[in-house]
Amino acid sequence: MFKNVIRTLNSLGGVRLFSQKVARPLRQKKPKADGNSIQSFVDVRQLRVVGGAGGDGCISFLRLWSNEYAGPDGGDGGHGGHVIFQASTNVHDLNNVPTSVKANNGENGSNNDCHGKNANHYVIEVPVGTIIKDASGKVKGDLHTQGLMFIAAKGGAGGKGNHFYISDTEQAPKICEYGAKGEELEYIIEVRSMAHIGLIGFPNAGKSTLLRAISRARPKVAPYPFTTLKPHLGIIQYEDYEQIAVADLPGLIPDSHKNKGLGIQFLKHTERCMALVYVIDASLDEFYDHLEILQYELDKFYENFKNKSQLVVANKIDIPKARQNAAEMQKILQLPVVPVSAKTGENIAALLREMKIIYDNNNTEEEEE
Ligand SMILES: Nc1nc2c(ncn2[C@@H]2O[C@H](COP(=O)(O)OP(=O)(O)OP(=O)(O)O)[C@@H](O)[C@H]2O)c(=O)[nH]1
Ligand SMILES: [Mg+2]
Repeated sequence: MFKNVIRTLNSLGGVRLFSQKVARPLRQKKPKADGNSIQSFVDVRQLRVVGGAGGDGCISFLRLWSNEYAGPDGGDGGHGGHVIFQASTNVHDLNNVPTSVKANNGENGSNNDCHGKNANHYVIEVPVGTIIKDASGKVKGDLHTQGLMFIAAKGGAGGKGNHFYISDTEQAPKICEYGAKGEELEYIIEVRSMAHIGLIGFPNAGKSTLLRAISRARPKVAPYPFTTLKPHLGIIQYEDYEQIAVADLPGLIPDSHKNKGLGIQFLKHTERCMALVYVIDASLDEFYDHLEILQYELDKFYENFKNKSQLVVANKIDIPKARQNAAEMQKILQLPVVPVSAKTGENIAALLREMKIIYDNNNTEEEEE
């Protein structure tokens, strides 16, 4: 249950004291999956969408016993289905989005004035914060709110049957319409906001190890730079049923903003993260430079990153040198510093608590607005 947590964080101006109710992170109920279940995060997808064709109208003339000319009774065709993107919090990436989508066709009309059935729309769930661009790269839509929809391809209208064409002068029309074809378009869809918290750091700082330690995500870990090539997402559950999504992004290097290395193409993800966590390898002496470079690169990419909540994780404190450096970082850095060892799990609980505090603070700010 909740308990009052008094936390102490060193900052430049002295010691910060908070007295706040913080939900505890829950233990994972399910075991980690066996085998090679590495699933990366799909953040961009190009797809072709085709609306359903409308059903054809029908030409028919009713004949009844003792009423030979009972009249035209051809029904209208049903409308074809649209292809729709809908923002949903149920999905976190574009893994479920097929590369080619076609909505169902409407049914044809038939005799007895039976209208064909309208086809159901094909709704594709995409994460909240998805940007929709056409094939030339022009932005067509931004699904920034839960439930918002974007009609990607309209279905064709159903054709009219001959009953529709009865007029004063033409009592027995022998015409009907074909159903219209659905639209056929190409889109590129991109996820901008995928996580509440983004892990940013140099290659080999231990971001993937940290994400493995705090969630069920299983990004690859290896002692060489650029192990992680695509973002990975992990979810932390708390006892108040809140879930925090944490993203492990590919490592940044100096001049990333000039498109060196990999990181820059993924920095757009951090734009809508509510908080940034810098993962620093504290076993290296140049930890301070690393933090400055990371902040410089972010600054070059977009300026308002300074308004976001930020936290520094001094990783690898199982190494004695790193423990000393982490203590020094706590003294000299203006940002809150949490020393952890992603490998041994030391102090991970404190980090999860910090993340929850940041999440709660940001949520209450949004509600007040
Ligand atoms: N001793 C120690 N080693 C660690 C710790 N965390 C990570 N490592 C090691 O550091 C190396 C790099 O870890 P990764 O998690 O792959 O680093 P990364 O930041 O994801 O690297 P990229 O994906 O290349 O950007 C691996 O050999 C890890 O075993 C730690 O807390 N202590
Ligand atoms: Mg990695």
